[in-house]
Amino acid sequence: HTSYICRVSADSESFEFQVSEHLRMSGVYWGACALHLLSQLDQLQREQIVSFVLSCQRGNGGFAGNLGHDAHILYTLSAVQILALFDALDYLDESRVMRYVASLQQEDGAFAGDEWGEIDTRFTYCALCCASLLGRMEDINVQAAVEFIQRCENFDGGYGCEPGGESHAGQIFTCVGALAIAGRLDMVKEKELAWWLCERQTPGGGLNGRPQKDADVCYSWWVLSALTLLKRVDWIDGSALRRFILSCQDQEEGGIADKPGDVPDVFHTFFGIAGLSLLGTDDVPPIDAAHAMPASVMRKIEARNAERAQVRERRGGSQSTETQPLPLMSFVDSAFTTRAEYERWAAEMKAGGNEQVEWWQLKDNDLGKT
Ligand code: GRG
Repeated sequence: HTSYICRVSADSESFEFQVSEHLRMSGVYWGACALHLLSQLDQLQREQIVSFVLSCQRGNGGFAGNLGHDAHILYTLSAVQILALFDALDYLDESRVMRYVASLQQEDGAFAGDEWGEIDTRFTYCALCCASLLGRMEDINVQAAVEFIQRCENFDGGYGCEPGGESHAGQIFTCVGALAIAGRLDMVKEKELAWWLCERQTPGGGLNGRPQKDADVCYSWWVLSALTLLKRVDWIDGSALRRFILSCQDQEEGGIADKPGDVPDVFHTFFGIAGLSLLGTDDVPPIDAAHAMPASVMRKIEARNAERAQVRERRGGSQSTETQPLPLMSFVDSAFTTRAEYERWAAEMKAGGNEQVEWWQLKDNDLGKT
């Protein structure tokens, strides 16, 4: 699977690479998180990826799915997750990111995905997950977000994408994940929901996303993460699910597909491996079911956030005492081997409206690159 992920990430001429151009940021997160779980993250070029992520930050503080696209909360979360995976969060101007995230919250507590205003419980999850990873829950109205999720709950205990929307396992992950992050799992109709979720297991062992639908490997994550948070993983047949996930692998070329015999992709490869992690099998290390991040990375993030909260408290907790992003010289120095490369990147940053580029350009003379 490692060589599959590395091969598809490098093949920029492939059909799959071209058609996923608009969601590259999430693609990088799926690939990098899968490699982290396989203890193979060092197969990717850290500097290249971190510079790609930073250059996708737009003037409003949010991140786009790729260069030249508009910011969206989905890609903002993926960007934060990638920087966390590569231990590069210190390069981020967190206040700018959180101002963007907070700007998307509506009066009724819901979050829009971007400036155009689409509402979906996916975006509530992204907002809470970003705030939690950055240790900045106080920047958004968590209580109002929880109340909005509550309004999306259905009679069967499940959740849809908006009030009155059909229960769907993907949306259930976002709502249960967001409630777990908010510390409000007490809001969930636990038994009804766990019952609905375990009914997603099909005779072939795989899980579907709603009644009457086919099993698909990605639901090994959407369903099982929610059951994990509800402490009811044992309500499904774990061995049968494991067999289903393994049967979707491409035994020759690597990668995992949605169903046995289909062509693999990075999305299903990640969610298949993440599902095995939740099942605790095949030596895949634990993943945090709420943040969709390796547990080892979450431990580092929690320690970082606790330290920063202490610093803020010691300084009196005012906005003016926020921790500043790390000076970027060390990163710039390791990321680019020639001045021309750096300049191309700086120009992309500037086109994206990144405020920090001016600082880098001031320091450009100090680079010492030819
Ligand atoms: C960090 C893991 C993570 C997620 C970020 C984007 C997001 C937050 C969550 C997406 C949740 C979601 C709605 C997942 C479902 C994706 C999916 C396979 C949709 C397919 O829907 P249909 O209707 O498929 O085509 P079914 O299986 O119902 O026929």
